[in-house]
Amino acid sequence: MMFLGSCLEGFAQFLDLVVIANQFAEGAALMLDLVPLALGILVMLFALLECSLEALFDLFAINFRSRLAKAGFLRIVPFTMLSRILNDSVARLANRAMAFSIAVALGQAAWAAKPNIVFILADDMGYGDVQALNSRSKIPTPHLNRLAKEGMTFTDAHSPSAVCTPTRYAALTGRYCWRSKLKRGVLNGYGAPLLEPNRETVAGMLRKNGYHTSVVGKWHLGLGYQKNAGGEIDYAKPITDGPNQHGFDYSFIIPASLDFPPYIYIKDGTITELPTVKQPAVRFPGYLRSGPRQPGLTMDDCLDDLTKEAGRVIRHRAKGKQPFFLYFPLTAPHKPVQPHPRFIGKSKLGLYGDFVMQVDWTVGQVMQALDSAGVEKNTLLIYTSDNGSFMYRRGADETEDHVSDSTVQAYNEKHHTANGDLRGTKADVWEAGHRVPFFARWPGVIEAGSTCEKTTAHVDLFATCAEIAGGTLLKNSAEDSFSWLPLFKGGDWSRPRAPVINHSAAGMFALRSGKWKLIAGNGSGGRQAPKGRPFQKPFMLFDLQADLGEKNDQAKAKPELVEELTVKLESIRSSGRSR
Ligand SMILES: [Ca+2]
Repeated sequence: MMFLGSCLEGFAQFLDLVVIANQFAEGAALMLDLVPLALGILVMLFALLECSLEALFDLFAINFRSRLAKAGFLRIVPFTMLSRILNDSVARLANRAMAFSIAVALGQAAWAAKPNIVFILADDMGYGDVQALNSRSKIPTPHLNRLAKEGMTFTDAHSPSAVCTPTRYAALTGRYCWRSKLKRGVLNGYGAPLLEPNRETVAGMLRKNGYHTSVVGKWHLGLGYQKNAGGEIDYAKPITDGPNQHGFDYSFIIPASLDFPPYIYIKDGTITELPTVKQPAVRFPGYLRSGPRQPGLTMDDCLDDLTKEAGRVIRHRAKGKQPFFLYFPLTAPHKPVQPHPRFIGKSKLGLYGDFVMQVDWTVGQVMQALDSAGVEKNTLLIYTSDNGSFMYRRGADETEDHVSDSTVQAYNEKHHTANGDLRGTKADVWEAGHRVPFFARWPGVIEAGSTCEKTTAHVDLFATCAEIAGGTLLKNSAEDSFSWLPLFKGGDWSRPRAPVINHSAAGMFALRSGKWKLIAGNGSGGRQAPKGRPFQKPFMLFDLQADLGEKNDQAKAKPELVEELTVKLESIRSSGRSR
């Protein structure tokens, strides 16, 4: 009897443990309610496992019963009752435990497979500003050079427009901005929201696919300010239309370029401080328009403020398991050309050169944040610019330039070529307007030190992120976007890419088809003479493989090709989509 007693006591303790374990499993399962992805998998797995585990433990109970019978326990214990309790408890425990572990494993695997994505968009950095792309440049860019060394350099990457706002629209929506209501130029700091209410953004798409999404930096896509009875902006009231209404979970922005008032920081729609300072206008290089400014926003510190915030977001998001997307549009080296004092004089190439150094340092800070947060290996880091540099190029015999006088917005070409050997400047349909630095690093996926010569455009960001995140491209979104992912892996487009369309500040179009570039107009469409007019004939045709500087117009020699490419351009413009 003593033996039977200790058996029953031991068995009771075992059942207690089963109950405790069950409660733990239930608690653990409950925790999963906090995680939508795991919950979905859990519900699915419960349905699938219920039947199979019941069958499995029926078998287990039979085996257990036969063992008990062999030990003679059948004679002294009401077996049916015990085996039932045992069977039910163990089955429930195992059911929950297995579902829990499988759900966690699947959830973690799904997240682990999705890299974080950090997209840095410099403002007005030219192709020739980075030493990795321009060996003659004397401006030190060690961090960008390192990025090139650790990732892939795109040598024929284009901002979808030669100016700020339309490039941002296209990068975020995967759709050329000239398809929107903005047909030329940019918004100012008071501009109405440009992103249509139902337009899916890359952030919204990523959020739908499990990402946390943030933007830190220059927005420049219009904001919904609230106004008082007198029709003036009420800075005490939150923004009604901004990044948080277009797919971003978190936002810390300035409204537009740093030369446009109002000079304010906006955090998740709230203007962080009333703009009580009256900022007077300033001439180049510290170029500013007059308007209200927050006391806490100073031009010297703005890029540092944004960099600190971007670093904070990276460190904070890296602590969790959820993959994150950080869109980090910089304010530099755009005007005001006002680097932080610690960079002044460092480049020996004037304030612009110093400012490029600060941009490079900023990229280094992002890389350091990724590294110290331990997410460097599982992060796709892209660095590019929203258009070319505004610094004009002067001949070698010109004595005055930005080095001798910082108020001159031009470099003697012996000193520096901000846009490399490309023709034109920011705002132009010429290559200098939109062929920009582009580096992508993703350890384990992108080969270090590799180069891609395919013609691409920032409009491709959307399809790339969708493919990476496992999202689908809806018919009415990302109409002009093609995924870079196969290019990252060293291959070709998964399907032929439609010709990239270039667009100038004044609305001049160009189309790239292989080595050929058709300009549908008779000038730059921007700032460099001859400016010409959109669709004004004769059109121009350049062979960029043989003539990257766009010096030899071949339109007269190849009228059939001009006609063919013109038809192609019209088809892309009128069809509302190119993918
Ligand atoms: Ca820009």
